[in-house]
Amino acid sequence: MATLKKETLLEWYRQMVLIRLFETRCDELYREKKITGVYLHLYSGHEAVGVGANAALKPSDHIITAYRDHGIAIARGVDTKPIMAEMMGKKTGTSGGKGGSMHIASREHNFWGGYAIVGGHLPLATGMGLACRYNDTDQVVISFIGDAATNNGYFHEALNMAQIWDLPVVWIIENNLVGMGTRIEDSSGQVELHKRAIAYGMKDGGRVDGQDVVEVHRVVSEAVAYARKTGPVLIEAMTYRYKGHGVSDKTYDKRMADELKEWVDNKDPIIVLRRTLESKYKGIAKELDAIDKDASANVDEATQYALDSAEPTYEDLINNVYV
Ligand SMILES: Cc1ncc(C[n+]2csc(CCOP(=O)(O)OP(=O)(O)O)c2C)c(N)n1
Repeated sequence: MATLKKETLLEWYRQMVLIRLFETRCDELYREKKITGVYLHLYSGHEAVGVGANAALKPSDHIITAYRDHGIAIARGVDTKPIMAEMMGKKTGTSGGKGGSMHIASREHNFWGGYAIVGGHLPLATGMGLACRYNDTDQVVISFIGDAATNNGYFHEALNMAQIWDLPVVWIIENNLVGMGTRIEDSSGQVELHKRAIAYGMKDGGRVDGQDVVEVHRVVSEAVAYARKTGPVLIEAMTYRYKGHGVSDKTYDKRMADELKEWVDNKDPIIVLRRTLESKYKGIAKELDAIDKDASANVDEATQYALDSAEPTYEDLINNVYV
């Protein structure tokens, strides 16, 4: 913490606020039927994991994740305008409107998406790691993993192979305690998920407080340095999902009301960083408020841009599609 510059902390604060406001708007737009598609999975509550982890990477490194992907794309620096356009299925979207919420990707940012099949991206992360080692590129891959995806066969295959070949992959489990509505203790014999590293002979990067962006950055930075030189690392970031599994899940908030309140009131990643900044730098509140205002304007502009953008044409829709 002592070595981190004020500008760095403010940038992390900016990214987390932008993600929160962007997704809150997406939630509203989905209900207004401006964003359509079967699902919309919000990252609200997880922001410090995506922001802290991305900050440990160079732009030339790679990120891949599952369907809770918008927040991580924003942390990676993808502009909110094409992300919002993608959410609305517009031609100006990151994938020309053909991917939607679960498939945000940007080659320019080495942000590879956005996968809907639980655990389906994990072998891809191993493949990306293999390409980095094979071509001797010095790049690292971060692969985010939902806690429930650790019980999927892909997890075993992908982590085992990454270890055998000493691939430069940092596996980050975002443990938000539930997979859809199933509690982790009902789905996993070993609930300390980072310990699964032991089964593969992999470096156990331990458990980190996923609500503290500074801690996430510290732990992931160490893992990235290790992965670049030596081989894979498995980290477990403890976090919490503020909304239902997806927008159509209306049961979650009622069932978990007390637990949710505890996380929102006492462990919110934006409030945690704001408090740290306010105690470290007197009079910083005005700067933070200005960041909040800018983020709100950014989301307004992205929304308008997406609403004003054209729909894809028939030719756009049939282009770049495997048949
Ligand atoms: C192979 C497969 N099985 C089941 C599903 C249905 N499904 C979608 S999300 C999900 C839960 C995944 O939870 P987790 O990996 O913990 O991620 P989180 O939603 O908590 O971010 C399930 C079972 C799917 N998409 N793919």
